[in-house]
Amino acid sequence: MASFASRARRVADAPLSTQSGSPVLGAPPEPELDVHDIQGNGLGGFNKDYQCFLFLRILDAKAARTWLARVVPRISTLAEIVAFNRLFRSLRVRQGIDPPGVSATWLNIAFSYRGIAQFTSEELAQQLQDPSFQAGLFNISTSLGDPENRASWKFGGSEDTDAHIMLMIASDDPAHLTFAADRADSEIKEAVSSSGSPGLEVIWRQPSATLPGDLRGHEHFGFKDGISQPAPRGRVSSGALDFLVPRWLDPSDPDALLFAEPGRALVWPGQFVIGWQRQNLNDPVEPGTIDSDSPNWAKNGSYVVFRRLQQKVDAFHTFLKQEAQRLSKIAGFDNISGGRLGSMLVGRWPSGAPIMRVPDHDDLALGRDDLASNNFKYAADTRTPKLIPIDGPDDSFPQATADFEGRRCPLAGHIRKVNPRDQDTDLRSPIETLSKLILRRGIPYGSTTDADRGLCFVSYQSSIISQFEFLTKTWVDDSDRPRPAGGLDLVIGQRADSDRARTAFLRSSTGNSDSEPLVALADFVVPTGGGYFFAPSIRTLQDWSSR
Ligand code: N7H
Repeated sequence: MASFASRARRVADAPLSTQSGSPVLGAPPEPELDVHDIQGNGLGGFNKDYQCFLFLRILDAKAARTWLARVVPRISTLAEIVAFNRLFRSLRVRQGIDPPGVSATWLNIAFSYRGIAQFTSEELAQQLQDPSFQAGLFNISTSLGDPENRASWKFGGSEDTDAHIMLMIASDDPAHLTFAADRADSEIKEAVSSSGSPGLEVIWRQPSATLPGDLRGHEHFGFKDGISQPAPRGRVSSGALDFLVPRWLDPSDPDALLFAEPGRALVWPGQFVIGWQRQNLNDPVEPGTIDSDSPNWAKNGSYVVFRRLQQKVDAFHTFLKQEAQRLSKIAGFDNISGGRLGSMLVGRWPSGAPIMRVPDHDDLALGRDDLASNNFKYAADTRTPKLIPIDGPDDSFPQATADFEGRRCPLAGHIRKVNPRDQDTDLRSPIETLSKLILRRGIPYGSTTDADRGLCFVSYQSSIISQFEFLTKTWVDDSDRPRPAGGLDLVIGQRADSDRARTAFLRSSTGNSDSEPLVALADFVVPTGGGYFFAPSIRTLQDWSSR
């Protein structure tokens, strides 16, 4: 399991029994989630080293429904993923290693607007009111700042190549993955109409895998990924403290009402799954309302964004090297290396250590320590958290200090643009930022020598428009937002202008108040396929397949 092996000793190795401590005083009751009805990848996360995404078009709706009836019993639920992860964890604690032979293969499914309309009816599909979902990614792409390259997308660049269905298959073992993907392939071939013509067509098969060796868990630019995620609130059984995301802060820690582990904010599940309480925009602890706009059949479903993002790895590193040489002659940036500049643009060092905590150098031990590597804020000094008693060293790494001006972590740093944490922004208050967070379930594609390599970006949210698109349009691609203004996110940001030049502003740590512009003339991340999808509940899938 990628997550456990690449995570630090402490969270991964602490027995779950440590969790059954006392409740946090004043904590609101959290709902018992429908773990048998919710597909597992959103709230649970596959966290597998090998994945294959199959993108399908429906050619004959009746044949597709018969096919779906065969597939639905194998769709992996949240209950299964939680149970497997717990088993894996407890074996690992006892054995001290990733338990050999304990592996799983998961399957999830999601549909585009046109896919749902084909399976059911146009009226029913329209009940999912997210306007961007209805429009489809190909209609929204330009407004995300994408280049006009949709004609060359592998799939999803137009209505004609829109993937109606996305199958997500994931495994610990590449042979098991191939077996499951081949089985899916042959079932698709067997789905034929009454006249014998194909009922479904695979329009794109996207293999993906974690990178080899020391790059495991890293993306192609070389940075560790999958570190910071919101922690969905909710329980997986009737047990009062049987939380989906374990709580590591001691109930006496002042942040225990707000965070599951240091830096990992608790967010009401309705932000990720339809039909549950959303975040309350005035209060970070108490639940907000349950979205009343969605139909009953959408309950326990999530919107899924898939973007096949090609990474221009050589161009990124060449840019860093050249710009570091230029900057190193400017007071305050003396001797800056390309590596350090890259880490400033991301907000983390390659190991995952946040530059808010170690601005001058990477710290491999901090990068490995998942109870420390996400423990930082931007607007306030960060303190050592009080954790529940678990074995392992204390967090003795340097703490982050408040960085209002972006002298430690540039305001345009990727992780700061997409999650400004406690910082005041253009929204009413940092509490509202919690309602913008997404669950990221991406995985790299391509080998380290392929020209076409990048990230299968996958995000789960309950609103595409006000979560994924908000982050992209309003923060990543806007020079002035979130406030204070700091320029564009040079890692993933895009400008739809013809020259596509993007500017970020860097401040030196030495107190000089000027900010230094850094201009990238070409994109480092280029979309080459994708779609907007909806992953329905198991019950709804059963209903659709029996129509
Ligand atoms: Fe990002 N990268 O290598 O620079 N991302 N991202 N991302 N990203 C993160 O904290 C990367 C993309 C978010 O809570 C890390 O887990 C690359 C899109 C969010 O502090 C790294 C691509 C969107 C976070 C990268 C890419 C986001 C985040 C640090 C494309 C949404 C969490 C690891 C190829 C619009 C921020 C970590 C937080 C973290 C990179 C895409 C969003 C290393 C290469 C499209 C919310």
